[in-house]
Amino acid sequence: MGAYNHKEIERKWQGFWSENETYKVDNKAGKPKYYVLDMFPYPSGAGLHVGHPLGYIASDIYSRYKRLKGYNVLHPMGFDSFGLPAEQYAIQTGQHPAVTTENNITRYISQLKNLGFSYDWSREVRTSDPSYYRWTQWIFAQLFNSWYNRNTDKAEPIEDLILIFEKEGNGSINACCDDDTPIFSANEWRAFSGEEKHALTLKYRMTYVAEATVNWCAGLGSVLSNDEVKDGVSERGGFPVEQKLMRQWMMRITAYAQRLLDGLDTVEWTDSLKEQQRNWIGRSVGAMVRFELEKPVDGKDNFVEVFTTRVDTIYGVTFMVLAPEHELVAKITTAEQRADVEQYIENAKKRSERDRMSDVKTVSGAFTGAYVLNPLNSEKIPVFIADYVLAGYGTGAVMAVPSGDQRDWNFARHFDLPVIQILDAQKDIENEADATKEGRYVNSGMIDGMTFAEATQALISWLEEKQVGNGKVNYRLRDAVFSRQRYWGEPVPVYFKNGLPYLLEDEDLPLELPVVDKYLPTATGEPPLGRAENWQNHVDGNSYNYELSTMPGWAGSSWYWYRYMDPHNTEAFASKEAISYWQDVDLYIGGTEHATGHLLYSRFWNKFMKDRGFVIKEEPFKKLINQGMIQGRSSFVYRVKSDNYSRPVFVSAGLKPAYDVTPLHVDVNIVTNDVLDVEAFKLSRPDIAGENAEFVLEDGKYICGVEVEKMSKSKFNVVNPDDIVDKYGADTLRIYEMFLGPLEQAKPWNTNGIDGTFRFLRKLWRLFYNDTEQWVVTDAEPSKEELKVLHKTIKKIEADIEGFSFNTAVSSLMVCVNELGSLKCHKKAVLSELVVLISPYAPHIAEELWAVLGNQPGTVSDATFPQWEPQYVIDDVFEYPVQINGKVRTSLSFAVDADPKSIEAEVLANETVQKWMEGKPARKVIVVPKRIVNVVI
Ligand code: ANZ
Repeated sequence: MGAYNHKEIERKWQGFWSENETYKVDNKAGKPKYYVLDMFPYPSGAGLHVGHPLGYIASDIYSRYKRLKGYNVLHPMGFDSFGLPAEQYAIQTGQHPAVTTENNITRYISQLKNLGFSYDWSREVRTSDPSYYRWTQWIFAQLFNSWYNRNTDKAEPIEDLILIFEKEGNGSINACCDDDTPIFSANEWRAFSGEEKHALTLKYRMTYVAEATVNWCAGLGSVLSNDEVKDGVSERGGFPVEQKLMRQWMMRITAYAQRLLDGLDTVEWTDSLKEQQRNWIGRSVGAMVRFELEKPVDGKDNFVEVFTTRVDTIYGVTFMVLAPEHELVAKITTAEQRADVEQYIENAKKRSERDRMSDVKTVSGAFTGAYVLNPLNSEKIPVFIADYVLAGYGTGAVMAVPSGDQRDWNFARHFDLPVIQILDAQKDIENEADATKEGRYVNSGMIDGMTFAEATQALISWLEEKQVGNGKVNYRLRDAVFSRQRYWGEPVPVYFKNGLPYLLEDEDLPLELPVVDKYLPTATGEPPLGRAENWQNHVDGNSYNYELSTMPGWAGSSWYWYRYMDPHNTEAFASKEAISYWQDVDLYIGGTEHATGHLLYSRFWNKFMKDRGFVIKEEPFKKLINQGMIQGRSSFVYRVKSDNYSRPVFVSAGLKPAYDVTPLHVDVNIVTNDVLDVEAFKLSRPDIAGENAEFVLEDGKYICGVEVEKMSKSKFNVVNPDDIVDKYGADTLRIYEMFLGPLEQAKPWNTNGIDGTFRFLRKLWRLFYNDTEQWVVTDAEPSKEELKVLHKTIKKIEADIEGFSFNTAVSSLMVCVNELGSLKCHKKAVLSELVVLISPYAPHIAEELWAVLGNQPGTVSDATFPQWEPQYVIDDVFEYPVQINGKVRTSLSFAVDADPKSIEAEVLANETVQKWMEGKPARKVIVVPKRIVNVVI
């Protein structure tokens, strides 16, 4: 073997790994398990850029490390392959999304393999594969067949609920169910028809159909989830999004609100991620209070119920506000106010919930003409409608307290409504929070003189006693909309009979996507599946229509980590044995963009599956790390502004202050160390720099300007890992990406530094082969100094990897190689261990060196991570300056733990010391441990 030929080495070992299935893992290896998971990618048409592998490299290093530490490591990869881009491409080109997806996946796999990841490819999954989505449909079916029992606080089979109905009706059932669920007795239940019974169970099922206000995006022809909408437009494509009431499949995630919160305390995630989830779930502790209507309307609607987190402010209530959509509005509005109210409702429809929530400036509303009575003191309170009150939160009504709430205060000012000061310490609403802690109530009936805590407690007891209210915990979390009006997603395994949904039989799964002529909605506005011909379920000689919407992107990703445990199982989503062996993900690495989408839905499905006994763990992802984004480092050229673009002039960055210029992005791949390859630029961009373009240079070079931006095609700053691998090798790329900075931090990509990393690997090579490429490794015994370098490095690397500090581990490796280089250490005993240490970072070169060292077994991944020995890692000696009468005369080394008495004896016996003492006796010897020795004569 000659020089360090990364191409040859990497090709050779990638071939070896794949032929020998080096990274294939068994579900039982007699070793402890460790599961390292990457958030699986959507295979986009653009392929990977250097930002994508950052997290994959980190997880690969960790997996390889754990394997060397004796664990049986599951480290799989797959594809979240249903999604909008493939569908949009299909709409434009007619190409079936399955074809595009397949091509993209092939490209992804080859790019990933090129980087030397230790994935067990035999476990690859694709969410769009019928053998996979058969199980996504099965999980949907389990949700359909379950209800949430609040007494046991878990999901249970729907048959158990039906048994209770049969025995005692539903009066005492404590379930998560629709608000409009009627109460019935066992006798009534038995008298219902089959269809009536079925319709009633639908009110309890974990997944159900409902009219829901959704984010409708006409441009994409589909409903979007909240996290797919940014600033009122679709995240993909930037199409306008409007609020629309539609019939949708829903998931009763709200049943799990508290458990989703509680679980956060048990996982090792970053505080910021946990905080985002907590905010999304939005737990509020407060009270429900019923305000009687002054003029009763029909039957039971004789009060307005509000949810408040500040029941203590009830004496400060001066008006009431209902959401414009509140069902009472039509009933209570007086004839005189009707026109005003209707006009207001019309206008409110045009604003999205997000706008309504974020807009704190606009004050608008309308008086309904109705009044309610304050339950505490029977004061008459006018009822308004205003869109700052949201229909979907709490009860859709608020008791307004202008002295306590900014929006209520603005509203009161605008409509000239009274403000009642209720706290003595309350000067103005700005310092209301402090006042709450310190102040005592005035003008406040039964709570006069009380503190906040006392008042809250007293009022809730009073309300409960009088049956006009109760303590209540509210969550901002809403049930999740589960329907998408798209083609490229999982079909929902449901058909409709007389308007009611029924599940397909298990043996009829998967319900595969049908063939359609176009990937667009039908002429009547049905989703694309409505185009499929004869696509119906045949039961007992009848044909029934299938559900036409498909599942959302998050369905397939909400359980995929279980499929990797047993990917080829045709009897179950994974066998019981596989699940009890792997249990959960020990380390999960991925981007922060999934904080409130994927990571919340997966936890929800996981808890559900746990309740039903399908899985073991309450939380699926023990530890989670978010890799920081790799930003692009854009390069710019500066075109002098001119009327004559047939002969454009570009000035080098340093010269631009003297000109009036337009900065233009230039492809970073034709820029080296900020110097532009002018010829390549002319050739590649004839649109802006033709043959006769002029370049004003600095020192004979055209220097580009630089800016850090998002890595994206439109900014010409995308760096393709394939190009880097080709030039420097995957090992260099892997080390370089880790070296860029702490894993969790955002950082710009800068190809300029990569040479240094490449040189590091060549230096490593030089410990084995000399300049003339001769093998120089010997069997000589390592010196103490060499062992010290090695063992300190082992200790540091181990601590760094355990702490996920990959960048500092890389620098220690670099220091180690430098030090061994200076010591001219070519000893096998040291180098073998070094190779193992480096192998998680640079697996190809490590395999090669491991093999040429003649090590058995044949792959470094089966080696054992070296053990550092304490004797080599402590700085065991300290060099003491030795003073004679205050002047340093020499220095002597002693063990750091040597006792002062023995130091004193040795110092006095030392020749140099004796020379300076000139035969006089020592009057005193002062030994300051690890500092200094002073001899006084
Ligand atoms: C009286 C009050 C006095 C309130 C005060 C706040 C401060 P969180 O913490 O987010 O749960 N509210 C209730 N339902 C609402 C709705 N549908 N739309 C808009 N606002 C609503 O907020 C609960 C508080 O937000 C409730 O407590 C209610 O106003 C308001 F000094 O009641 B509060």
